Amino acid sequence: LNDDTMSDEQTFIAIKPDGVQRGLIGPIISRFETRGYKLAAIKLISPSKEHLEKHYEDLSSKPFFPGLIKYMSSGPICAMVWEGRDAVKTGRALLGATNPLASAPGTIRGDYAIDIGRNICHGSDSIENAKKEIALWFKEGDIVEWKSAHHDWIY
Ligand code: RTP
Repeated sequence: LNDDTMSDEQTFIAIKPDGVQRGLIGPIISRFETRGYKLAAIKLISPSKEHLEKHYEDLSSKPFFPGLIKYMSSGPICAMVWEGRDAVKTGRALLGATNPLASAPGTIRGDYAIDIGRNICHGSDSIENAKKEIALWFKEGDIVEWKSAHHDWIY
């Protein structure tokens, strides 16, 4: 009870253009909120191709890279920082597997998606990448430090 250990871990979560177009911003935010995570930053953004190429630079040699950049450029993206214990790993668990067909029902992709090229959301895969991605998508002043009224009931 009231164990704050690592309750400040942050992850970068993005709702991709298909998720925004399909009206899934609310349901996706709800999954994180009701699990007990705290929103630390949020914005709707239409990033440049250069920004997206930087975000996915590790995948630049993949055959699906041009299609991925085109998909990610096809509409606004909802970029967020979520905070809480084990936020990176549990964030990925909430999203489900990269390929929605391999995602368990109950996960976001397992409930809302079918196609790997239209998998509606992104989540950082390590604490190190979370830091990089948060720095790429947000300015320091965009990240809000606050204590949720629910905090002492969650930890
Ligand atoms: P993300 O970064 O978007 O959270 O996805 P991830 O780590 O689960 O998967 P990653 O391997 O990093 O792939 C990034 C995104 O590229 C698209 N993709 N398409 N057509 C394909 O075979 C393929 N493979 C990956 C997906 O949108 C994936 O989320």
